[in-house]
Amino acid sequence: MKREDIDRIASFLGDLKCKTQKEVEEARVRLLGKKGEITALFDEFRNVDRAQKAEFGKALNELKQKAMAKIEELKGTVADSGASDGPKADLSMPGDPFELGSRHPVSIVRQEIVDIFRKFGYDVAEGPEIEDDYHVFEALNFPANHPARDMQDTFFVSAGHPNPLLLRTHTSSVQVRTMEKMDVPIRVICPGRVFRNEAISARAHCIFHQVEGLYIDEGVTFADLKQAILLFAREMFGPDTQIRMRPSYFPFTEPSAEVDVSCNICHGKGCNICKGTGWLEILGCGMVDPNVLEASGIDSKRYSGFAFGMGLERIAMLKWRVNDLRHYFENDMRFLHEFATAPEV
Ligand code: 2NL
Repeated sequence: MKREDIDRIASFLGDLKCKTQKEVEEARVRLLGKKGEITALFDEFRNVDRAQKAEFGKALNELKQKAMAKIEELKGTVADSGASDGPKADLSMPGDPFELGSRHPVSIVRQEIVDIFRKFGYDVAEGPEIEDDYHVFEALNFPANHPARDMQDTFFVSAGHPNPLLLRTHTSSVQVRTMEKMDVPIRVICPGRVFRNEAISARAHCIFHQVEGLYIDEGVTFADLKQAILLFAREMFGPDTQIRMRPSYFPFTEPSAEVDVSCNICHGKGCNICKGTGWLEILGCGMVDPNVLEASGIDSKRYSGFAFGMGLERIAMLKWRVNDLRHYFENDMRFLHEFATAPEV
């Protein structure tokens, strides 16, 4: 062993630079591995003259300590993977943008309708989606053999019971619960999800959304109903909107009507949206049947009221000309993003 061997390795250590962890490992093996240069010097140490042992021993130990410290230092400072010899990440680059969601069209129209009726002084009420036969049918004057009470039309949660549990088929059950709890006068609007046992198609779905409204006080007449609906239609579809009422039937109202608004696409001239009629159906309504008031403990001799209901998917279809109900439930981002900035038609 010569003094130069130790000096040469010490000087190599002083200049040692590594770009990757792989290079650090290679340097470690070259110096300190089993066949490494420093390891080899330790082997030769046996043959060193006795007189020089102390000097060489000290120098060798120092060299080994230096080499180990240098390797540790390089391990800590060199980029991790070793895969890249190139520059480290450029922290001044812009980040990856994450995609923002947008309001669902059904939520947008629900909010609009709720806001309009809030301005008219209505409160918002919500209730359970799993209901009982009493609140969905019985209290609403549905006859015992009405087809809606059939397995064919309604999803039952429990059957074979005098008051079975079921998925509500309309949000009228919320209004029944409001009449039970609250004192007259009552002004409520009930938005919510409803369920019907229908085959899914472009025009029907087993889940959809409704807003129903109820107004009960002394001396409420059909004229009040008509005016409330007219004001709503003008807020919703524009100040020039006309309405017309056609006689209809619901078990819970008498008389009952279906309401059309003037087609705001062709302004009554006739187009393919209104099928050439100039009118679009938007809701059903009527004067609350006295049986319905009495069932919930309201004196039908003293009080009267009107109620109405509309399907939100249908209103959104008219507003944005959506042509297939299934779009609402598929959550295809291409569809959903249409409504972030969708112009009103
Ligand atoms: C429609 C028609 C309607 C009602 C809902 C109602 C509620 C109570 C009493 C009386 Cl508690 N009526 N709701 C009345 C008439 C029509 O909905 O076409 N909905 C989508």
